[in-house]
Amino acid sequence: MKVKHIFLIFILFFIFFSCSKKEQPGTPTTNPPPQSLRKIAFISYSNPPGKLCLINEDGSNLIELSEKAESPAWALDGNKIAFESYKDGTADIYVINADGTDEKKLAFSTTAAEESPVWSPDGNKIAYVSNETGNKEIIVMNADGTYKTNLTNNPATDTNPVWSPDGTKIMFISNRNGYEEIYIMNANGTSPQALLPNNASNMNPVWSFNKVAFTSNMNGNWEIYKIENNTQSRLTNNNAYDDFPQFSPDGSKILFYTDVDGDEEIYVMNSDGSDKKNLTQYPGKNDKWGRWSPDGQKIVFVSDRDGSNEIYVMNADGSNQKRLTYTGFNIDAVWRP
Ligand SMILES: [Ca+2]
Ligand SMILES: [Ca+2]
Ligand SMILES: [Ca+2]
Ligand SMILES: [Ca+2]
Repeated sequence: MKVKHIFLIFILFFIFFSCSKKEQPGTPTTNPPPQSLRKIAFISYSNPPGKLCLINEDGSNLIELSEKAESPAWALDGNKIAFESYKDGTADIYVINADGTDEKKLAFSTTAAEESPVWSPDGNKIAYVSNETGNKEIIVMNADGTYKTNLTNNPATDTNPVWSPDGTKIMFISNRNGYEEIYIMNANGTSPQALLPNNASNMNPVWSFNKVAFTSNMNGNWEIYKIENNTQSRLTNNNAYDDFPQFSPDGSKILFYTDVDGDEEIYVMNSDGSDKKNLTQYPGKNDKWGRWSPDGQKIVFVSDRDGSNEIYVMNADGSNQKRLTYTGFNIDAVWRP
């Protein structure tokens, strides 16, 4: 009896000591809330076609936001998605809240296509492409659809607007001098200038800090290039198709896809082109269109390894490749910022 009593005191003392030890000054006593799952927007060509969908990064909670949609673009605060939809015939620009409420048609014409919306970094404006004048122009409007301004005003084809990280400039592709060259203009449309003209076709430009990466066939086949401090460097050098460069959030790495191994794989390299690594390593099937999660820890991509195009997520080192979608033909997967 006495031994039992001493033992109980010992246990109580131990529990008291353990608890008091945890309550050091300045130490949080409650656990942080579990980090919520990141969301990914994508376009699904199941029935009806072109559904704008959202899914969690673990494949849970798939919801449909809109129909006949393409080109989803998140506002940087993660609360709204701009997209183009052809539900009224021709493509028009819409915005919807990420919870599916308050869908609004902001830029529309029954005779023209309004497409490729992109948000300014501060979320106040949306640039997009319209052919209402008879050729493609870059238009900018306020995020509520007011004050539309034609920024390019050029009879050539002007497409693919990309905001500079500070929002003061817009990069775009124009064939005004015969080739699809990269141009940069002020965000109000003044002073458009070719970035480094190369008399070739250029596409998919992206902008990170003071660096621009893009795809070009200036050396005979499609390669990834970078321009930094007005100096161009060639980052890939092979006879295969290399495309869709994507800077990591810190700008230190570039994701792209290439069929250098015979079928498409997602590769990562340092932003100077060194240390290329095949991340997907799935021979015989096409893995492409990789995009970094906002924290750079994960990559979303599209693969046909299980039949038709499905959305997958992997760790940034290529490990833990996980299939998220199971129906339809799915593309345009974009992380919520
Ligand atoms: Ca239209
Ligand atoms: Ca034009
Ligand atoms: Ca190549
Ligand atoms: Ca592959």
